[in-house]
Order: sequence, then C-alpha cells, then structure tokens
Amino acid sequence: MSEFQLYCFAQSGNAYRAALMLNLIGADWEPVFVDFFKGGEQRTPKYRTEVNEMGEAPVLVHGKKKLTQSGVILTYLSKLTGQFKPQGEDEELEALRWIIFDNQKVNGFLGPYRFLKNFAKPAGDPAVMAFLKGRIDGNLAIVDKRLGNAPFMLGNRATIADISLCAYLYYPAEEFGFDIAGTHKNIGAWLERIKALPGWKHPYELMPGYPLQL
Ligand SMILES: N[C@@H](CCC(=O)N[C@@H](CS)C(=O)NCC(=O)O)C(=O)O
Repeated sequence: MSEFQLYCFAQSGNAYRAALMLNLIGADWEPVFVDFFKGGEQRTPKYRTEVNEMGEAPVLVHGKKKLTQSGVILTYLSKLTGQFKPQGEDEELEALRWIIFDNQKVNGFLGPYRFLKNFAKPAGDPAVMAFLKGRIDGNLAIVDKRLGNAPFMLGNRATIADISLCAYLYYPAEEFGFDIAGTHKNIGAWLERIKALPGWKHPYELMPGYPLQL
C-alpha cells in the first residue's frame, strides 16, 4: 500500500489542491475514487461515519491520521516535508490569509459556477450565474494584481498558497465559458510557472473519474 491515500475525483478542484501537492513533493500516494456524481457517495451515512463527517472530498489518509479540508492537508504536507512551506510566522499567516480567501472567494465561487454550468441538472439559474460571475471577476482581479508584484503569491518561491489558489484554473476554459488565463495576464504567466514545477500534472491526469460517465 502507498504511504498516502487521497479520497478524490478528477472534476474536484478542491481535491486537486491535495493531489497536486502530493505529486509536487514526490510523495508515494494513491487515489481512492469518490463516486461524487453518480453515487453521491460523499452524502452517504457510511462516508460521513467512516471517511469524513463533513461529507466532502478531499480526505488524506496518512497511517493513522485522517485529514480533511485542503488547506489543512496542504499545511500538514508542507510541515511534514518542508516543501512549499511558508517560512516563519509572518509568511505562515500570509499563506493562511490567501488560502482562506481562495476557499471562500476565488475557488469558493469558481467551483459552484463550474458545477452549475456543467454538471447540475437543471443547470444554474441565469441570475445566480450572473451573481457568481460578478464575484469571480472581482476576486480574480485581486489575485491578478497581487501576481503583478512577484512571480508567486508570497514572493519568489511557490508555497501552499499558490497550490491552493491554482486549484480550478487548469480546468478547460470551455467548462467556465471564459478564459481566465487569457484575460488575466499575471495569472496566465503564474499558471505556466506552476506548470513548469517538476511533478505537475493536469487534474484530469492526476485523479480518477475522467471522462465523466453519468
Ligand atoms: N473547503 C473544502 C471544500 C471541499 C468541497 O467542497 N469538496 C466538494 C467536492 S469539489 C464536496 O465534497 N462537496 C460535497 C457535496 O457537494 O456533497 C476544501 O478545500 O477541502
């Protein structure tokens, strides 16, 4: 058995944060497929009892430890290996600040937008989509501005803040209906820098369940 198991599925940007981190640090890991779409596995009593009471993916298993929330998983792995680790208290707090902003405001809106556009039946109500799109545009502009100052979110090195924030941005532009990298030049260049890190893989290559069979 591999050292780490990650409960995940290909379409999940939240899970991609953890999968990408595991690959970038060269961990010995294997995916455990969560049948999110067809089986709604994450909502079953069994999953909530045995895997994650919050009913979510990702979940990282490392020996006797079971961790959920991608921000917690990223923090754990960076402390364990020293890789992509913010250095010192100020950087740690800065990374946490961007991870929370990401979870709530960046991918926190992009995830539901993409879900409602591609996977939900019926698809998202136009008024809801317009609301989310407004939030997405505003928050991506904040990230793009920040990346105008330095190659990575916290400076010259990639950290867990970058790995968190890029989570949904490698999925195809057609799934959003707009081209984030093409319209945000600093984000586009930053995504290429992360892509050049050894171990980078696309979410559809890294996690099981693509293409989606419904
Ligand atoms: N803040 C969490 C978000 C996790 C999350 O919402 N995951 C989605 C899959 S992408 C999920 O499992 N949702 C549960 C559901 O919709 O039933 C994290 O970063 O890990």
